[in-house]
This record gives sequence, C-alpha cells and structure tokens, in this order.
Amino acid sequence: MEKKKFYVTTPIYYPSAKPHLGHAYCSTLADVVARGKRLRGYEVYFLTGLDEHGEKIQENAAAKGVSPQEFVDGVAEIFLKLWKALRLSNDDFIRTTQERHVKTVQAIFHKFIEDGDVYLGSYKGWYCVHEESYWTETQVGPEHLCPDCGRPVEQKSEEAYFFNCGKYVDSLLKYYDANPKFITPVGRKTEMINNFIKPGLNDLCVTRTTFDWGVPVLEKEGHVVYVWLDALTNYISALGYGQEDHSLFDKFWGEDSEIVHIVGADITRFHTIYWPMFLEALGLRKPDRVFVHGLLMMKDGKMSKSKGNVVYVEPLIERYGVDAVRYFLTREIVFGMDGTFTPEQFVERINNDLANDFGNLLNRTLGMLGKYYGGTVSARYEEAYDALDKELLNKAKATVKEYEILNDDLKVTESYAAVMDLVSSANKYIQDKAPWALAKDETKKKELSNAMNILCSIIFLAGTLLSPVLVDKAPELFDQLGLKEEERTYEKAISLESLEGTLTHKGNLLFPRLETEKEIAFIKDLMAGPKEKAAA
Ligand code: ME8
Repeated sequence: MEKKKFYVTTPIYYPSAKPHLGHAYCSTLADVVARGKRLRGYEVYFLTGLDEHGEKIQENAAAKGVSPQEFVDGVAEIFLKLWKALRLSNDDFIRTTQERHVKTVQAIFHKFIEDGDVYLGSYKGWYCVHEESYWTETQVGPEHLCPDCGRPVEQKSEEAYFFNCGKYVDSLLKYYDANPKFITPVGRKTEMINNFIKPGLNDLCVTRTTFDWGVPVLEKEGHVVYVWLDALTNYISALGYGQEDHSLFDKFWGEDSEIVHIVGADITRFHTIYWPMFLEALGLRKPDRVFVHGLLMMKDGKMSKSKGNVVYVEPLIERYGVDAVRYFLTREIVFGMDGTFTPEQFVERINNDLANDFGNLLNRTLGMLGKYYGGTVSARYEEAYDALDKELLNKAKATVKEYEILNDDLKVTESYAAVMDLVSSANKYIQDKAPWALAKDETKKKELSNAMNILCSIIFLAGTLLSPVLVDKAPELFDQLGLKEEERTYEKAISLESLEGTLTHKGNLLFPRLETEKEIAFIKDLMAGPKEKAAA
C-alpha cells in the first residue's frame, strides 16, 4: 500500500548548550526529507523539539544560578533562532516541559501501572554521595572509586519502577524480521541484536528519586519519570495522544501513515529497542523506520562540545547563504554514513556543484536565450529532435524515477547526486550541440530552437528536484526562468513540457564562485578553538 501521509521526526535535542553543525545536520536532512515529500504531494507532518528534563539540565541550570525552566527557555530561544535561519519547515516544536507533553507522559505511565507493564522494585548500584549518581561495576573499577570525583562509592539501592522488557522481546524480534527496513542502515540491526538483545535485556528502570527535574509520577510521590521514557513519548504527545484533541495522532500515527524517525547512531538503542516496546505495551503501532544517520566528524574525531571541536552554523549561513550550508550537508555527507567537515571540502563542493555545474548551466542557457531569442523560450519541433536531444530528455525522465525511488528509500544524498548528474549531462549537451555554431547556420534554426527549449525544461526540472535543499535560491531561479507562481509545480516540471513563449530574465548570479584560498582561511578561523586563537 502506498502511503500518502508522512510523519518525520528528528531527535529532540538536549538544550544543555548551543546547537552545533552536528545538530544542524540531522535537522537539515529531516527537513530535506519532509520538503521532498511535500513537493510530491504527500501530506507531511515534520516534528522537532527539545528534551528539557533530567539531572544534567538541572545541574547546568544550578551552575548558572538560574532555575531549570529559565535555563531551558534561554537555550530554546537559541535553537529556534537557528532553525529559522536554516529554514526548517517543521510543523511543530515540542518541548518536554510543556503541559501537553507532561499530561501524555503521565497518562502513559498510568496505563503502564494499570496493565502491569511496570512494577515497583529496587535499583541497585554503586552510588557516589558527592556526585549524587549511580555507577556500574565497570565504571567504578576494582577500587570502587567514583569516575567523576574519585571519592569512594558505596553500594546503595533505592525504590524505582521497572519496565518489564522480557514481556516484549520476542515480539520485537518478530517485528524486526517482518520489517527488514525498520532499522536502516541494516548493520545497525545486527549491532542491536548482538550487543543488547542476545546477551539478555534487563528490565529498564523508568523512574528516579534522586532529583526532581522531570515529569512527576502521580501514583508515587518523589518519583520522576526516567528521561528517556519522557523523551521518546514526544513523538506521540506532539500529536495529541492522551490529550483531548488527538486528531493529529489519529491522522499521522494511523496504519496509512508512513512514520520515520531520523536519529543519530548514539541513540539507536533507545529508538529501536525500548520505543517499540513501549508502543506495544500501549497497544499502538510501531514506526515504519528508524533511520540512523552517521555522525559528523572533525579531523580529531566526533564533533562534540566536550571535545571543543565544534563548528557553529550561524557564521557559515551568514557568509555563504543557507542554501550552501544545506547543500553541503545533503550532498557531501552520505546520509547513513559518518562524514567529515573540512573547509576544503566545503568550498570545493559549493564551487564545483553550485557555481560551476548548476550556476553555469543556468547562466549559459539564459545568456544564449537572450542573445538568440531576446530571452523568450524558443519553440520545440519534435520532428527535428536528434540523438542528443532524445538522449538528454530520456535521461531526465529516468532521473525523476531514480530521484523518487531513492528519496522514498531515504537515500537522500544519492537522490541529489542523481539530479546533479543530470545537470552535468545538460552541460555536456551544450558542449556537444554547440548552439553558437547552430546560430550561424540558417539551415539549423529548428535545432537551435529545440536546444534552447529543452535546456529550459531541464533547468526547471533540476531546480524543482533540488528545491527541498535550495530553499532560498530555487524561487529566484524560477523567477529568472519567468515562471509564474502557479506554474512552479512538481507535475509541470517532471512532465518536461515545452515552456515556449515564457519570458526569462537573466538576473544575479545565483551561486557566485568562492575564492578558494580566502574562504578556506575564513572557515579555518571559525574552527580554531579559543586556545588555538590565543596561541596564534
Ligand atoms: O541524545 N554529528 O540529545 P542530543 C551528527 N535528547 N549528528 C549529531 C552530532 C554530530 N557530531 N552531534 C549530535 C539526545 N548530533 C536526546 C534525544 S530523542 C527522543 C532524545 C545529533 O542533544 C544526532 O542526531 O545529545 C544525535 O542523535 C542527536 O544530535 C543527539 O542529540
């Protein structure tokens, strides 16, 4: 059954610090997926948000001398500002401190208690009184010392609720088997089974009593819901599950909706083991896919705040425009694999693909159209098509098919690579056809007219297929092509129909070439940590 409703989510990030390029990566790709589906007529709901509870947030707030709510409110502003700059098209922004979410978490916890899916037990572990935290046997080592402060730890136990995982393991494995694409890339599934399920899954401790920045368990004073149960619930609380108005939930969590969670490799386990179990306990359907994207690495390893090697997105957007950043993230880093960020790759990618290939195709075509036809798209004479015309048009049709199949399979990078391959073919077509030579030959009028006409249709198609990424420049491109708002549809673009008679206007360069050395130096400077800068 082809599903025409599509629900896509990002992880809800911890507002513990300012977001960096790694967070922007996941959100941008999810946005590209959402826009790509909308473009093709799907009814889409795109969710992102923040995971605002937990001990760490409480500690960060205390360190700043503000309340946890004040602290998360401040960081939320920064996230929202960045998402706006990145032009995310999310339909909602869930924050786990919102009342609607808290209500859903409490309703779920209540149902778990009623149905016997959670039980009261005791949590045992090595406890550091100073740090107020539990550690595992391996973490404290043979000397039994706190890995954080080095003080001796003690065995302690506290009352806690546990989720009965054993009840749902078999059915989870069956779901994996019946839905081979549930966890993608597939290697992640093997990892989950071998590392976590086969060795035996312990029941999951789902409440805490050592801190209070969380959703209170109404049935037991002093208990707050474990931050991961709280966080995962966002995917349905945002749709209204357990609330008065659950129409969005009925629509986008129904069997006829495709549900995709996009997550980083670090949180696969929670999304592919515990989340489906919680859903089963609630009697709800499971997501179609958990798509695990790779991590953005720097030369010295994973980009992370604690490593001090983060790149912030704002200065990149400011200098190169949002499309350059979105394009780099989509095209350079294969979705599903780890990728690196280097200034050289960034500048080269933008110059090669956007300035040289796509930008040139547009400029040369509109330039020639201006020269030969006063800017009006020339007529198409199908009877005069030659092998080159047919080849390019066939390639364009095949590209549309490939783009749709790859996009549906979340092979996002590959789908945009296919479009850029069409762009290269169109540039080669110009070289091979040499319209400047046709223009000099009175007997080649129809050939010239065809060439210019076909190129306009190809540019319209490529611009449309790239529009989920190039959110800023695609409309400008359509302006230059002279297309009216109502003409800018996916159906029209993929039909490759003749745009004869449309008056184009060659405007500003959409993607100016970057001065390689200068821009590499600029980005390197952004990446230099405070220490390196001080030493310089
Ligand atoms: O784990 N490269 O939040 P979080 C690519 N609140 N992606 C990166 C990245 C990098 N270097 N660094 C972070 C949490 N990410 C939980 C999630 S969901 C119910 C709760 C992205 O702020 C990546 O998608 O630590 C990763 O999974 C996510 O940020 C983790 O964000």
